[in-house]
Amino acid sequence: MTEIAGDRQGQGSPGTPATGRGPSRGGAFSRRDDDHPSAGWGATRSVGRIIAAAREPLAAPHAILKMNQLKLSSGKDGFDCPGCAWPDDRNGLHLDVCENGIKHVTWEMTRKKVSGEFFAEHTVTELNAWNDFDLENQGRITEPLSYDPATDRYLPISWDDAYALVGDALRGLAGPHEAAFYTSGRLSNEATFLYQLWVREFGTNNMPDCSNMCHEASGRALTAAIGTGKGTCDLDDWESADLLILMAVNAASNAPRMLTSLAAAARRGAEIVHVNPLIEAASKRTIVPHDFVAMGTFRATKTGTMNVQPRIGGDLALLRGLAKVVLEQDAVDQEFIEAHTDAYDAYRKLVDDTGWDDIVHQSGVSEEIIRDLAGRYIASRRTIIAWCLGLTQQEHSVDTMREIINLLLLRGNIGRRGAGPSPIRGHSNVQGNRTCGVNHHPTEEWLAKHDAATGIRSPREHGLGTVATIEAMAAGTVKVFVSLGGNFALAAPDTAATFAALRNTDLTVQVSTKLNRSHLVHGRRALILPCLGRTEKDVRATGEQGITVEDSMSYVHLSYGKRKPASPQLRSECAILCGMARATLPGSATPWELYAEDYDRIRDVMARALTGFEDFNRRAREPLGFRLAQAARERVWLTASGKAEFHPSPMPDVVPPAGRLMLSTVRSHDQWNTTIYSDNDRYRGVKNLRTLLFMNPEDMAERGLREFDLIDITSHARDGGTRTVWGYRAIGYDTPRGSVTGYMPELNVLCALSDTSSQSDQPLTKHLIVEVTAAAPAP
Ligand SMILES: Nc1nc2c(c(=O)[nH]1)N[C@H]1C(S)=C(S)[C@@H](COP(=O)(O)OP(=O)(O)OC[C@H]3O[C@@H](n4cnc5c(=O)[nH]c(N)nc54)[C@H](O)[C@@H]3O)O[C@H]1N2
Ligand SMILES: Nc1nc2c(c(=O)[nH]1)N[C@H]1C(S)=C(S)[C@@H](COP(=O)(O)OP(=O)(O)OC[C@H]3O[C@@H](n4cnc5c(=O)[nH]c(N)nc54)[C@H](O)[C@@H]3O)O[C@H]1N2
Ligand SMILES: [Mo]
Repeated sequence: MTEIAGDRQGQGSPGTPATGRGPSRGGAFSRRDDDHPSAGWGATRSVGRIIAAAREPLAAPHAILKMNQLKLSSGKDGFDCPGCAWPDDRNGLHLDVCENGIKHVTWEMTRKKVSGEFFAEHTVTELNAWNDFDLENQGRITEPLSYDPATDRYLPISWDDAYALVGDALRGLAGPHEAAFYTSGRLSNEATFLYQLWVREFGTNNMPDCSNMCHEASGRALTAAIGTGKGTCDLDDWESADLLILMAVNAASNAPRMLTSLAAAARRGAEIVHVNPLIEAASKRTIVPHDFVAMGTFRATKTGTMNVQPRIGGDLALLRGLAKVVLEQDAVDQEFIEAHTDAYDAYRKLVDDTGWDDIVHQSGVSEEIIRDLAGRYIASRRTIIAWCLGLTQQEHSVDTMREIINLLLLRGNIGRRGAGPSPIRGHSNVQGNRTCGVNHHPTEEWLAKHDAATGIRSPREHGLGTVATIEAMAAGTVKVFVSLGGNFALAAPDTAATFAALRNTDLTVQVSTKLNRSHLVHGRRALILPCLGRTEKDVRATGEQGITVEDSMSYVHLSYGKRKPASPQLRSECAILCGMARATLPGSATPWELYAEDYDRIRDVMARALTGFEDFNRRAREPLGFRLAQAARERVWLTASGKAEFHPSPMPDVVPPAGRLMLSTVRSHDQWNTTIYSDNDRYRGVKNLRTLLFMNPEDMAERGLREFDLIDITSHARDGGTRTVWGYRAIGYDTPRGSVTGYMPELNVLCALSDTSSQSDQPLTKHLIVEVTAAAPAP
């Protein structure tokens, strides 16, 4: 594969330092060991720079005061921070904000604008050579745009014409399965519900979702093990646990408000164990994000009591080792196991049969450390195990999460206060998207209730997920691609294949706030439909509208935008969906126009269609919203056996072959998925460099590499192919041998479509086999 000139597929070229997708155009870079507390003054300075850059010095602080401030009576006083899915402070008293939430909101509120005039000056071919930071940095898109192949430009189009174009294209297909409908996880519950209703009434379940890429594996494991696909904990549990095991998350960057909970846990003497191949900032000390007094006095709180560094993919073996010690010491909750679980004996036998040598080799953790951690687990009366992407984006992710449940079940740590599994979700409403119906393999039970409430007949055949959608676009069997938010071109694996697949479609439709790569890598026809952001006032025929979201811990609450929209031409996601739906389904009995006018009407039908949403409009208006019931929390197990299921998963071989390394792709501190704010990664001590690879110093020495040496990274895919990025830089880092880490989305170039988990059907973006060599010279 070679880079198409100017197309920014991102492989770089031999002998040349790669530049990545951030703002950097080269120049001096550095790395130092950073041991400052997370959050605190560094965060404050960083926020100051971001606010200044967005030219929003006055408006931003005002909006930030409204963020996550759920008012106790009407709920009309604030908007939900779109920065992450960590729950709000349930006291409703604190101003619970964080550096990255502020950056995120400010990025949306920029005064810069992209209109038809901008596109009159730049062809799509020209823009394709720009870097991704520059694209988003143009500001908010202000009017609907349609691609004109004759001039290679986007031209303004009226909303009605845009809807008609979508409707005509969809009705012109040979069948509904020739279209796919992607969701990024910021979509509100109401918009999600309308989206899936449109798609299912049209006749397909082709709904690939960014939530697949984050937590498909968690959903599958939890459903199989405890009967419901969500965690069982809430913040109250986090406040009462005496042991928190945090696996595979970079909390200080990606869920910073968690630091508040960690600091509180440390203060009350709880054990906080971080399990991660990297020692991330949250495992050290923090200055609680909103704790201005501590910031003034530089008083930092500990947020970790133990670090365990498995090899990438080594977690299942580590968890198995913990279970082994629990069983050896007979430290099980026999009563709970008998009353509530199934398949214990098979699991027990499997653990007994697993030898320590294998456990140590596969986990990359010594028996001594595993025994130490097991001792803490046995000493704890209330344990929470939380996890994020470092566990979900691997081949055996589902088995790994099932091992978490096995370990919790052994000591009755599910369904009581202060204990349980607690997946950390990503996008601010990714959990709500799933609850409200974005699911390419819905159950019959779900569809039956939905159809009875909506009066439609949903298709029963399962639809396409992310990877299958890319394959279908490449094969020409999916011809229309609709995207509600997100940046599919970069978020998806195998950048070159995904670009080619998108370009092979007849129509791509992007409902977006800001310009990104997915607008430029498009179908033969293409639409950009600009929508309101979460911070903006949404006024419809019946007045100001609120939307709801569901956080990581299953709380649903209302959110009201506060700001004047970036342009009078913007429409809400709900309104855009209703417009596209009516144009697609002219004879539909669904009252699309009424839904678009008043979101209470959407909530009324959701109350009938979705379990747990009874009396939705009233409960959403309660002071802090409401918690969706979670049966497993009450020890009601909705599994076939009616019990919580132990699962004897075989221990996989995760040790990379000789000479090769296991690559995991992660976010830096200064990015939001495909949006990159700067080329710095403060907590990891990096300045002005994204095209890097964190390596164990011995792995570097073995390859004759010194700090900052230019390297090439080649992945070896299951399809037998190789993919290379040229001109990265090696950086020595405290991580186990054989494990290397670099940044997404740049490194998606290395993830072949064939590198998909057989357990979760998701790309193996944290499980890539690579070879690292000193950079080849320029040809
Ligand atoms: N500021 C900010 N906030 C965000 C996002 C953002 O981009 N920026 N993205 C949002 C989204 S959509 C999501 S899904 C979440 C993502 O939140 P995270 O899961 O924190 O995301 P990553 O940056 O991918 O980091 C993965 C972590 O897992 C570790 N890891 C990698 N492999 C392994 C392994 O095999 N075992 C273990 N134990 N650990 C491993 C990595 O070292 C890293 O610390 O954050 C959300 N919040
Ligand atoms: N290699 C690798 N790849 C990964 C991952 C990884 O860890 N490694 N992580 C995966 C994960 S967990 C995720 S969630 C995906 C992220 O995938 P996506 O959700 O597809 O990507 P984002 O970067 O979050 O999308 C950013 C765009 O969303 C649009 N946007 C922002 N706000 C709004 C809004 O309010 N409404 C609408 N309609 N649009 C808006 C803007 O145009 C912005 O450019 O990436 C996945 N890809
Ligand atoms: Mo995510």
